[in-house]
Amino acid sequence: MARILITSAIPYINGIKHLGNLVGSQLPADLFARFNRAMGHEVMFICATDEHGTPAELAAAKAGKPVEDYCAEMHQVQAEIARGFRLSFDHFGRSSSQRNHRLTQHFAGKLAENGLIAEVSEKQVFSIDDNRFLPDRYITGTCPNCGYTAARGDQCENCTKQLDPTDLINPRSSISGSTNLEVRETKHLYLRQRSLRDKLEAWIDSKTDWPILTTSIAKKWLNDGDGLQDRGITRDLYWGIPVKKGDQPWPGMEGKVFYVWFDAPIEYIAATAEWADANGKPDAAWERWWRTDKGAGDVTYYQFMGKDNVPFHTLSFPATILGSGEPWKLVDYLKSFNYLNYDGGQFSTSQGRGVFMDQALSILPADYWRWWLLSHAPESADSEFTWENFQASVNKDLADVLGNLVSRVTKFAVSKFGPEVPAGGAFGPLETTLIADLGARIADYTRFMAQMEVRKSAGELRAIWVIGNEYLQAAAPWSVVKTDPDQAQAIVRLSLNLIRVYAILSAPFIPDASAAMMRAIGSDDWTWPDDISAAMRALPVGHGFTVPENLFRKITDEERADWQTRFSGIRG
Ligand code: B3M
Ligand code: ZN
Repeated sequence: MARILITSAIPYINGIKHLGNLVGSQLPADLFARFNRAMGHEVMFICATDEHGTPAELAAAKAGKPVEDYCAEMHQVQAEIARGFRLSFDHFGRSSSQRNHRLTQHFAGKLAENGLIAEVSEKQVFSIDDNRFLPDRYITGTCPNCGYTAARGDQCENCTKQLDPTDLINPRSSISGSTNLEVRETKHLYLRQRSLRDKLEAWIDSKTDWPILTTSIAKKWLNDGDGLQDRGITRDLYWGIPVKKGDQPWPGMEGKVFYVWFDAPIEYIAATAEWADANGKPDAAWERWWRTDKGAGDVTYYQFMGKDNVPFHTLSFPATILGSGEPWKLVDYLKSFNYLNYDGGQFSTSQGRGVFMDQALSILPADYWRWWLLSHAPESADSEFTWENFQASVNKDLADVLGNLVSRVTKFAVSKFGPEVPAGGAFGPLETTLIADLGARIADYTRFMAQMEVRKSAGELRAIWVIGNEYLQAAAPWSVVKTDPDQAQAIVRLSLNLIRVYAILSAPFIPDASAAMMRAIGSDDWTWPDDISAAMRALPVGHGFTVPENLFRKITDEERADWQTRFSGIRG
C-alpha cells in the first residue's frame, strides 16, 4: 500500500467556477484520488478556497458585505457545489484559516532567517481620506492611451494597456472616490527567488517524468530573463495574513499583509492541518503527510492545475519550501492542463459565458458532466465544449452503451429466470474470448489511470463498455433462450458479473451511476478486478439482484438548443 498526497489548485473565493476551471484541476484530481483509493492506497486529497487578495475584497464590497462574512458564505457555496460534483476531498479548507496564518508567518520567518527576504522601499499612492496605501487596482482614472475614464491603476480594461497608477489622468481612490492622493514612500518584502535559481533548476531537471506541458512552462519562466525575478510578497490590503516573522512582529510592516499567491499554496499544508483539527487528530497526523522528518518520506505528492498556475507551483512555492531549509515535502508529480474552450470561444467568468458549476448541476446530474469533461480533458492541447458533442457523448457512451447494457441484462434476467443469479450452463468460447479481451483492456486502463492519462483512460473505459455490448449482441441470450435455456443462463450469469465489474471500473468517472449499479447487483465488493476470470465468477448462484432505474437519460434536441441559447452569455 502506497501513500498518495493529492492537491488540486484551490479556487478563488470570488464567484463560482466554470466547467473549464473544474476540468483543469479539481475533477482530474478527484478521478486520481478515487482510483488510488480503489487500488487500496492510503490517500490524502486536499482542496480549499483561496480567499485573500484584492478580488475578494472588491467582490465583498460589491455584495455589500464584510469580507469575512462574504468569504464564509462563499466557502459554503463552493463546498456545496463540490459535494454536488462528488469531489471526494478529505478536506476542503480555507486559506483564511488560523492554521494558514501561522504557517505562512512561519515560512516568512524562516525565509528571513535564511537571508532570503529583502526589504525594499517603494513609492506608492496613499489616499489621505481613506488613510491607507492603495494597491494599483484600487486606483481609477482616465487612460492616457484611449481616454477611457474608468481605467484601473494596473491596466486599462478598454484598450488592455498595462498601466502604472501614476500614468492615470485624474486619479481617484476606487474605495471612496477621493482625489486627495499623494505618493509616499513605503516598505515591501521581496522573496529573493533569484538566489535559489540553481537549486530550483536542479530540482526541475530531476523531474524527468513530468508532462511536457509542465516542464516547458517551468523552464520558460526559469530562463526567460525576467522569469525568475525576486517577487514582492506583501501588499497594502486589509484582508490577508498580517505580515509577521514567525510569531514576532515585523518592524516597519505594520498594517500590511502577505500577497495572496504567497499564502495560497501554503494552504495545501494548512488545509491538511485543518483536516487533523476537524477530526480531532494530533499534529503528527498531518505532519506525516508533509514533513519528511516526521513520516512523509514514503509519500508521493501529486498536484493538479491549469497551465496558468504552473509557474507558481514550479518556481515560487518550491522557492518558499526550499528556502525554508526545513524538510517539507516538495511535489513529486505535477499534472497540468490546457484550456477548455466554450462553443466557438472562451469560457468567460466576467462575461458569464459558458456553463458554471452550479448551473451545470441544475440541468443534469454530476455523472453526465464528469464523463464528458474527463473524456474530453484538455490534456495535450486545448479542447472545446460544444452542446452537440456533449449531447452525442452522453447519449451514445452513457445511455446507449453503458445504461442500455445494464437495463437489458437485468430486465431480461428477471423476466426469464427471476431475480437471482441463474445456475445453468457453462461459459463457452464467446465468454472465454470476452474475459481475455477484458483482462487486456483492464490492464491498459489501470496503467493509464495510474499515469494520469485522463483521456486515454476514458477511451479505454469506453472500449470496455463497448466490448460488453458486442458480446451481448453476439451471444444474443434472447434468441438462445428459445433453444438452449441453460446456455442463456450462463450468458446472463456472466453479464450480471460484468455489471459489477463495470461499477468498480467506472466509479472514478461516474460514482453515482456506479453506486446504483452496485446496489442493483446487490453487492458491496469493490475489489479491483485484477483477476478478471475470478471477477466474472464472483457472484454466487442464487445471489439476488434488482433492475435499477434507468441509469442515464438521453438529451433531446430541444434541450440542447435551449441550453445553447441559455448559456451563450451574461448569467441570468
Ligand atoms: N486561486 C487560481 C485559480 O483559482 C488560484 C490557484 C491557487 S493554487 C495555490 O485558478
Ligand atoms: Zn485605455
